[in-house]
Amino acid sequence: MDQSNRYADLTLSEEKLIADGNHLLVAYRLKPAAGYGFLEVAAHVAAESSTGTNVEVSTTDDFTRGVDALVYEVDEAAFGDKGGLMKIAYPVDLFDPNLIDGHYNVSHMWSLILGNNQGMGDHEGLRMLDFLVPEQMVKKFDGPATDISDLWKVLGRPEVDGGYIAGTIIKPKLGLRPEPFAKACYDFWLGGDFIKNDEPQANQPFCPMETVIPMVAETMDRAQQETGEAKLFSANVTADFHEEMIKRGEYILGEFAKYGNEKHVAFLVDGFVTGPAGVTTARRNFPDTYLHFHRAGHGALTSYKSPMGMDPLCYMKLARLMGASGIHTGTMGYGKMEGHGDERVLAYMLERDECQGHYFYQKWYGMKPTTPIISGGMNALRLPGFFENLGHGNVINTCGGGSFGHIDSPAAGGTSLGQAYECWKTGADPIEYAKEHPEFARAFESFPSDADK
Ligand code: CAP
Ligand code: MG
Repeated sequence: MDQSNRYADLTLSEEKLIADGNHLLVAYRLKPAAGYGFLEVAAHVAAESSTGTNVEVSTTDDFTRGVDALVYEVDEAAFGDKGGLMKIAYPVDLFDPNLIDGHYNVSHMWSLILGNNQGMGDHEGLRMLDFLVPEQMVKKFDGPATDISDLWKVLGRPEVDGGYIAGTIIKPKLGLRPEPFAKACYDFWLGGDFIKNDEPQANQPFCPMETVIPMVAETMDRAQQETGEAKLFSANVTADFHEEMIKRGEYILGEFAKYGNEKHVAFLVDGFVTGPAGVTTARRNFPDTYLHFHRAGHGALTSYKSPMGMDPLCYMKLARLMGASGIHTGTMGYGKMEGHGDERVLAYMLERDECQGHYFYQKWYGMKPTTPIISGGMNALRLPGFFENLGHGNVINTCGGGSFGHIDSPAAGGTSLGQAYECWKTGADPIEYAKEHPEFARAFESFPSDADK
């Protein structure tokens, strides 16, 4: 059946759709399979993502037709041999509010705008490039419960523009036994602020949570007393079901509370593998705890190499709607992961109350910001260029190799990160700055291949 008539209306004006605020708009890159027309497949995507199936069904009525998703713009040649641009307007009525509180849930929205349509046989690629959530929907997503200002407060910094948070990831990645793990934390905290579990670390048999967490809590207390500075720890609570996540979370908070440090804890959730349910479990059960969204696995969905999935910008927006306090945003071309300098828009979309995305100008209507967490192959030498590109340093940055690979010590690694921030912020010349700052200077010997960056 040719559904292009019912599911496409190219006379609709985007400006009017936005002004009316009754639709969620999505921009996609689409490459039809050989033998299929662009508008035909675009309309099939709209049908598959809303009220349609592959045939006309007898249960269709006037109400159903009224909430069809509609293709309202196409540009077949927009991306050359990678496909064309199409935009679809989804009526707000298609989206599912919670029974409990009427809030929207990201799982439902995601499965609609990027669900079965990914698996259709009449295209060779369908990738979500951007979306615009209208005001009436933005106001009914959870959004973050805590944000970076809560961490700045713990660190004794100003709650606005509180600056760079120097962090690390305990390496080796697969973990350490409890005593060496706690020692690694201590060694870093003598120079840096924030430590996160690497994603496999939580309750491995050789490092049970109930052995290591009390040690880390004691270590944090000791490091704080010795340095006179507050420290932060992001503990992995990722699990397959809610009761286990809650048990882990309560246990961890209880151990740090013995030293009065429960506010010094963040919860790390591997939100790509758990999906929105894992993130929301942490968000709703621990509204006072900073929610650290780690995204291991996201490349399968967001890599620019793929004709499928979604651009990282969309993933960032979904994370803010879910309620992540912070999410890994990549290193914008300065670290080891895929990315490029223009991805500073990922950070701006997370932090700002309104922001121009790839296709849409998104307003967040007072929703709390989500911190960009910068990680992956970073070290003190890569940071000044990174900050220069981003334009600010109000981020959490975790450098695993960049700290534990520092030639002198993890503490020197941690100190070198803070110095890198100061070097950039004061506009100093790195070579001149290094003469007065030995930890930063030794980063040049620790990471010689980055010395010219
Ligand atoms: C970084 C890291 C992080 C990645 C995740 C790693 O370690 O721990 O998981 O940054 O990627 O295992 O690679 P290094 P992203 O600092 O030693 O590179 O932040 O892009 O989600
Ligand atoms: Mg990791």
